[in-house]
Amino acid sequence: FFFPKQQTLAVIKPDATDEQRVKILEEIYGRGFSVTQLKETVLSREMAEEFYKEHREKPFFSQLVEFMCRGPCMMLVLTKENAVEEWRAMMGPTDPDKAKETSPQSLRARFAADILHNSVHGSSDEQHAEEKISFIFGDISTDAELANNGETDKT
Ligand code: DGI
Repeated sequence: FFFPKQQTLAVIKPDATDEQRVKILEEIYGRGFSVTQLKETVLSREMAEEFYKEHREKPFFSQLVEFMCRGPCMMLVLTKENAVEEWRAMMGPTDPDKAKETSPQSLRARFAADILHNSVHGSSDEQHAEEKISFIFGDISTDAELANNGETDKT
């Protein structure tokens, strides 16, 4: 089997401490992800609203936006076979109480305070990954050839 490389957007959210950021980065590299783009930035309110636009109608939307722009977010494009699913597995469930039960080794089980302040974000599928990566980094990062290091099946 040949699994082509895939990209996902990972975000280390403002609640993560510097110490936690270092641990998260160590684990990302330790699991064999390549970090193909990286920036740390404080999102504007408008950026945060656009980033989470799918949740605009949810009762927690304003809390979520406020939280996401209260401090620096580290944005990473992670490249690996099956990156979307693997990064989601590393994060664990949205709610850290659930994460502690079902995946105690996950980042959210260890670092998240509650369902809102949950340390990390990861794209839910390839299409969202592509959309959010170009929103954060611009269009070049969605180039599939780049993601695959030229290893795409050309037959
Ligand atoms: O993809 P996830 O981050 O695991 O979860 P999601 O896409 O359903 O929700 C996006 C973020 O919105 C999540 O990381 C934290 C916040 N959120 C989700 N559900 C709730 C929530 N915040 C509050 N306060 N209450 C919720 O039920």
